[in-house]
Amino acid sequence: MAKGTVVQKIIDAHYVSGSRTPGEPVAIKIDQTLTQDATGTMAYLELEAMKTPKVDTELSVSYVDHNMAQNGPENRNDHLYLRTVAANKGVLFSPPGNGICHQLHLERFGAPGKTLIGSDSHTPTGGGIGMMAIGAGGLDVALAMAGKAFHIPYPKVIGVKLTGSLSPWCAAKDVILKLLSILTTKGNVGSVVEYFGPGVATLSVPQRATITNMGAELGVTTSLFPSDEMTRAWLRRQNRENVFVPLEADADAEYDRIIEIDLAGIVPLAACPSSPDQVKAVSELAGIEVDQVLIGSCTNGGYRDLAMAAMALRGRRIAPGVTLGISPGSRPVLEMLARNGLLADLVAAGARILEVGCGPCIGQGQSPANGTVSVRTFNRNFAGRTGTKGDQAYLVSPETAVAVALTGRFTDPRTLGFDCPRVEEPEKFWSDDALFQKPAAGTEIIRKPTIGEPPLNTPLPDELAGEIVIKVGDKITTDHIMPAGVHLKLRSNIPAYSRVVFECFTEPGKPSFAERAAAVRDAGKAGVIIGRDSYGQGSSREHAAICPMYLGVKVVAALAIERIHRANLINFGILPLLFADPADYDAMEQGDALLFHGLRHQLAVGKPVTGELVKADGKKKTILFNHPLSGEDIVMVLAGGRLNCP
Ligand code: MIC
Ligand code: SF4
Repeated sequence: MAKGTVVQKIIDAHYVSGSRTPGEPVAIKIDQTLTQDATGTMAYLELEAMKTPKVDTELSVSYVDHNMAQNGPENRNDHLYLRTVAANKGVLFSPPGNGICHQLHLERFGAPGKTLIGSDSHTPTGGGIGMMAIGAGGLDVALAMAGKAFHIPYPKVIGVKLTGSLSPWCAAKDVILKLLSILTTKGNVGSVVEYFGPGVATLSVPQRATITNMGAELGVTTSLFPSDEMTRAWLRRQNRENVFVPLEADADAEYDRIIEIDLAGIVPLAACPSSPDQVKAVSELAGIEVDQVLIGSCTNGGYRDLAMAAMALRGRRIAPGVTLGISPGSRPVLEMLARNGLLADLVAAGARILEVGCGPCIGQGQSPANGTVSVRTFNRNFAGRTGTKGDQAYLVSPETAVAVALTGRFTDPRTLGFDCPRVEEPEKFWSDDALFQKPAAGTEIIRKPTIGEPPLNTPLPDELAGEIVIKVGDKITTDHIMPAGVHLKLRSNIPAYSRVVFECFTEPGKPSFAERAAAVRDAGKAGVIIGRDSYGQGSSREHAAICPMYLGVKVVAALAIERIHRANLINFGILPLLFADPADYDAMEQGDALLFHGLRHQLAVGKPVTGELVKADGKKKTILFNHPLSGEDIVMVLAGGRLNCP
């Protein structure tokens, strides 16, 4: 039961109901919520659909940071809706340009010991200051805003014991890449990572936040550090020492597994295309030619990282032919760099200063040229996420990014021949909370024509005649299911966005997934998706459930389904099933029929669920499925999703 851990203490302090057995559901009270615009528009439409007059949390913040390009009116229409619905419902609004939700929330609102859920998978950034911060689908965040408890499986706790301290040019990013090489991006559902040991005190809050941010890539529920004197000092710099509380695990705390990492043994690392766990030492990649370097995002867009880059680039120039883009994590960070002159060093070295926001991390611009290498300090390098098919994106620390920008090729920063700059964090962080817009009851909600309605599903039928619309392999991410980038502006227009579901698998001249699914739906059958291991990794976007649902998908069957995606499927009335015998995956093909008889009754009486596979030649096979549904989940799936439940 992971006794005496920080996780257990925070859950105990927020316990509402449920079990304390790992894997069993526990409901916890949520203190704070955050949303970002790409998931937030739908979340607030859902909040409205639930007839919630005003949010019931200690603090709810709505950030605009993802959809910033304003190519066409859709983005700004979303911004106007978000600003006015926030004011109306009692939510603080952070306008475009203010900062990436995770960076800004950490700076201005995060608090040790509190619970936070956010409609973005990198919400665990808050774990850097000992907050229990969890990513979730928009509907779950809407429910938390309405004051409802949040359900998680009671977590197993993976204790990561840190010893030693980092060597120059070796970074927090390399620590999380090291952990990703050990734990990989799959198989960690239901766990939380908690850091402890003497190495913790050597890491600053921004370093800790980089580590917990990218913990999302492990697929764990969240990651967190203790709250100690380092946390207190950082909060003091933010003028927020009043929220500090100390939090640490007991000396005899019990972890379900312990991994030891000696920080002194960490070397510069890179995640190779196209998964954050394909980790190699930068020295092994030395010499590979690079066309583009990008520094920033919610993982490495804070003051320390950008100041380090500026100081290392001062008086130097980036290599001819290379482009270097900088996307600052927050307005305070950018303004501090501008005021102390470090911005000038970046500009003089040849950097292109991008807007404060997610930008290229979510494929909003800066797509690389075909066949070229892009090196990024971001957290995801899933195939095609850059906006270029066949992309080769590597994930590195800001230190390595600087070395690559200066040389035009993969270079271990320790070979640069000069010392890694030491960045002194400013005694007082610049901040201007006046740019946040405060709630104002009665504000009229602006709803331009591109703001749709959240679509509703129909109840699950008892006799379900399914047809397999697609069969995919391991580690399918929500970026595969629901591409972002140029399509991001369609997030509040479900019919239009649905046209690009699984777009990356469309073969030239053949019908797309959307066309096939709609044909199955129009023939009165239910669409079925077959996945393999770790289906639904990555982003929290509930559109990866809503759009398939809109196209008539009723069942997703896989070997394993990741936590947030699984919750999103259930919320929108899609039945998630797990193969009881993994070998049955091999028997399935696109176009096969999958029939379920007495399905509602089967779900009501327990597990397993029996289906009948009918091949094109008429051959039949009985397939057994397990399912991860709690009693409440079953009620929801039977009703066709949470919005159909009273
Ligand atoms: C991401 O990094 O993939 C995103 C874009 O921030 C998503 C949210 C979204 O799809 O809007 C996430 O991480 O949840
Ligand atoms: Fe934005 Fe990228 Fe962070 Fe997602 S991972 S919140 S797209 S910066």
